[in-house]
Amino acid sequence: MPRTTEEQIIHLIEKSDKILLLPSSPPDGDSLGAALALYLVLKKRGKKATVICADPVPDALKFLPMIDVISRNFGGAEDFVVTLDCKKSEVDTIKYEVEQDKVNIIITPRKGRFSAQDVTLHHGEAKYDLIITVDTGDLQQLGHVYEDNPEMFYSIPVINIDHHSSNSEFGRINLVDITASSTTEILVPILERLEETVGRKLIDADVATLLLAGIITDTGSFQHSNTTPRAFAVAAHLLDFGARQQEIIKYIYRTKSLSMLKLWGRVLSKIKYDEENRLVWSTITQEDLQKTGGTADESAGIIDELLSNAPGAQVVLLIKEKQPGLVSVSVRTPNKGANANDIAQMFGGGGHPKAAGFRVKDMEFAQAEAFVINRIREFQSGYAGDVAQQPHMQPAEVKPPEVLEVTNSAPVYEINQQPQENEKHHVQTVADLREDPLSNVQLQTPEVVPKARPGGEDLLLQDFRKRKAGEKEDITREDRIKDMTKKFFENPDEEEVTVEDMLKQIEEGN
Ligand SMILES: [Mn+2]
Repeated sequence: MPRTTEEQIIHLIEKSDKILLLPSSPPDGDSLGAALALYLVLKKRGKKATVICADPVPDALKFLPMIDVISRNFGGAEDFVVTLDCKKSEVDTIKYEVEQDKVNIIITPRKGRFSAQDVTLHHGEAKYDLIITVDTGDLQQLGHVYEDNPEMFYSIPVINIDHHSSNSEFGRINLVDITASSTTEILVPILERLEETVGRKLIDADVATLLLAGIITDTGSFQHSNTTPRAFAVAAHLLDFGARQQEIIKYIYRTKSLSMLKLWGRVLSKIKYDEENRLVWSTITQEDLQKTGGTADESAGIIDELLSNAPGAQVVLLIKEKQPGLVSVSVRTPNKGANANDIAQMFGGGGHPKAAGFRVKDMEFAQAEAFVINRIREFQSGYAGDVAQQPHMQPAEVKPPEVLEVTNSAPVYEINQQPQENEKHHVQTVADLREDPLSNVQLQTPEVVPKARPGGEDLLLQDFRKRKAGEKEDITREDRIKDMTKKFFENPDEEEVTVEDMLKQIEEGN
C-alpha cells in the first residue's frame, strides 16, 4: 500500500542516523524555528543532527532556543582518505605542506621505503545520510551550502518541507503546503506523528516555542492575510505544549536597540508643526545617524511614530538626508483631504494616495527642507480648510499656462507598485522654474522595486492590493479571528482571556 507523504517522511527519518538540517538563507523566524525544532526532536530521538545556515542569524532571533548549534560553514559531505599499507615499513613521521593549488603529504619511513603500491585512495564514510530543507523554495536559497556541494543533493535523499508557492519540488520527498501560514505549521502534525511512532514525548516547551516563532513571524504576529483559522488553531495547540509566546513577541516586536531609541528620540524631538496648513514633519540628517550610532534601517518605523504623534495632521513628512546632496522624503496623508501621491508627484515622485515618496537632488539639506516645506505649504494653503469640497486635492497649479513635462523620470515607488502606462508628471510650470531660485532640482531616476518572495508574503501583498483597491468585503469570521488572535498574542497582560473565551467571542461576532 503506498504511504502518505507524512508516513514516507517518518520512515526516512527513522532509518537515517546523520541528518543535515538546512534552513533557507537569509534565515528568518520560520526557517530557523523549523530547523531548530527538528534539531531538538531528532536529538531526543537519538539521531545525529546538524544545522547549517549560509547567512548570519539576525540579532532579533538570537533568543531562539538552541540558536548556538547553528554553524555557518559546511565542511564538505564526506572525507577523502589516503591509506598507506605499513606491512613492509613502519612510519616515523607524517607532515604536510601546502603549495599553491596542492597539498603534499610527506611520510617518512623509519627504515626502507614506501612505494605507490602501498597507497590506496577512497572516500570516507558520508557525513550525512539524510538532508531536510525547511522553508526553502529552491536549492539556490541555501546559498553556498548548495553552491559548493551540488552533488551532495543528488547522492543523499532530500526531504523538502515548505509553504512557498514557488517551490520547485527538488526533494526526493516534497511536503509543500502552500495553504500553510509557515513551515513550522506544517511540521507540527509531523512531529506529533513521530511522537506516536516512537511512543514518547518529543515536543517540549522549547520545541513549541520554536514552532510558534515560525507562525508568529510569518503571519506578522497574526496580522497578515495568511493567518488562517488553522494557523490560529496550531498556535493555540503550541501554547498547550508550553510555547513561550510572550518571549517571542518581546524579542521580535518589542526590543529596540539603544542606537535606535536614541535616533528616534532625536528625530521626535525635532517635530515641527504648521497648524494653519495641518502639516507635520521631522528630519533625519547624516549627523543624526552619526551622533546616535543609528543606521538608515533603524529609521524605518519613525514615520509611523510621527503619524501617531500628529493625529490631526493632513500631511506628515519625514525628510531624510541619504547622503550629502541627496534628500529623500516620505509623505503620509492620514486624514481625508490631502493626497500623498499628488504631493509626491509635484516633486517627480509618486506612490499611493496615503503613502508616497520623492527625492530632491543637488541641494544642501536645509535648503531642500525649506524648498519642500514651502512648496507643500502653497499646495496646502488653498485646501487645508476646505476639505469637504476637495476630497481629492490637485496640485496648486491646476491649469498652468505652460507645462513642463518630465517624461523620463519615473516616480519613486516606496511600496511595491508598477508604474502606470504613459505616466507623465506635470511637475511645475516653466514660469515657476524661472522665478524659483532653487529650480535646479533634479528629478530622480526610477528605483528598483524589491520583488516580493512567494509564499505568505504574496498573500500579504495581495491583501494589501485588495485593500488599496477598496475591495475589502465586510468583516468575515476570518477577519474576526485575525483581530482577536492579534489582540490575544500582543496583550499578554490580559490574563483572564482564555482561548475558549476568544473562540466564543469570535463565533458571537464580537
Ligand atoms: Mn516561511
